[in-house]
Amino acid sequence: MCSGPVEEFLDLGLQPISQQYREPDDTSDEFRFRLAVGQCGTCTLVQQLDEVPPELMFRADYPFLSSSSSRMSRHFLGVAENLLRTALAGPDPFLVEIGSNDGIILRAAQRAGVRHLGFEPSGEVADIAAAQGVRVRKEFFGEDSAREVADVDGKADVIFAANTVSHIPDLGEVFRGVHALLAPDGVFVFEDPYAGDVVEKTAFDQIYDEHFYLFSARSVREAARRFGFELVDVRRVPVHGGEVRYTLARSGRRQPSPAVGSLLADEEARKLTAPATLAGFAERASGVRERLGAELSALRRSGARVVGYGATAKSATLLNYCGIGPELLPFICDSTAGKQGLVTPGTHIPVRPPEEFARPYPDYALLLAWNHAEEIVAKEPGFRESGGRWLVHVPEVRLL
Ligand code: DWN
Ligand code: SAH
Repeated sequence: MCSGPVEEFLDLGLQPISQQYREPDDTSDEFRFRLAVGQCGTCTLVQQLDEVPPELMFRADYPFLSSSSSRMSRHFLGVAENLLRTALAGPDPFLVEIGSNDGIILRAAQRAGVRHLGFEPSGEVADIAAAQGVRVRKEFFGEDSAREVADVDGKADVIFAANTVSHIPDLGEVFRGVHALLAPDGVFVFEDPYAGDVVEKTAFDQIYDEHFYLFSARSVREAARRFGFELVDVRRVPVHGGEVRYTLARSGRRQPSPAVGSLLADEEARKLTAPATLAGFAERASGVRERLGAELSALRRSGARVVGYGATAKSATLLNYCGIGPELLPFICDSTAGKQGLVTPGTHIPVRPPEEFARPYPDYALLLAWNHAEEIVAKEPGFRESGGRWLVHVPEVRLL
């Protein structure tokens, strides 16, 4: 982003495309890349060292659906209502979303009669949104497409993105696009996994092909500055294991809130960007690999039945890094129809519908969607009643 020197601190090994599920009988070669992570010595931005071409990840059949979690649906409804009450409360407001997926946020704007537009390159998820009356352009957000929209629709009061800005290696393209499309007093609001939480909880599986950057308040402030924007607000958001919502405005247009200074001071105090902190994180990741492997092997030797729950993108990192395949985890239950019947990338573990969880219940379930623990544990009361135990690896390997 700033051309500074990037120092590697973590090597998560050779990894496949995290959401490239395949037919069980497919024996063709799988794409692999080295998932190595480093930090810029100048602007402190944490980033991957190899770039996976975006069109290999965000394809027509990209399977992730934002609406697959009811907690996330409620979260996004709250975000939309908040924006409608505040930054979109003026006359004839216009909301643009980058990475609008199945339209979970924009549906709320559409219901409120608010002008909106989503950028969503993954065709099938974009179609789900369009079928519900959401306006969506099936393409990557960038400077040219942003200009086209500004010419036709005018400038946006809010440009919003959840779990998407961190997915775009070319941040210059994003900021130039925002510059072209945002109204002079508009805000660019985005939320992404927070380096502070990922490091504290040793949630190294939050790093996979799609998650190219791992943001902190400091690195976002530096990136914004380079492109004429200012970080004017931050808020920690308790979803997906810990995120931060960043609000950016054009430089000098808004007074930064005290929350910005406090989060920056907190990052400084805990030495979040110090090389020793990141080295410690890498060491703990390797400890989790050892303990999880040992735990699963011991369970197998004892004759216990263990299955996985939640065929998440992040589980690709965990399973491939820890070398966990169908011999340790014979299948993974997941509610996404587009993943069922296929096998996981790299590790080739079958994905089955959640109904199979109870036929019969296993002794242990590795909760790969640990970020949805509350929702999933509540949805599967019969598992615990049958004596089953949930196994998690964040923040450490333990039974729930
Ligand atoms: O950033 C990203 C986040 C928002 O979503 C993307 N890059 C990709 C994706 O990451 P993920 O796959 O790690 O996200 P989730 O939300 O942890 O995935 C949950 C998975 O678990 C989905 O495949 C659905 C499944 N699930 C389930 O089977 N039963 C989820 C819930 C809540 C359930 O009750
Ligand atoms: N915002 C949703 C989806 C996150 S997954 C949520 O938080 O649940 C990331 C989404 O961003 C995918 O749907 C992907 O297709 C989309 N995406 C990736 N790169 C993009 C880009 N350059 N412009 C617009 N959308 C992009």
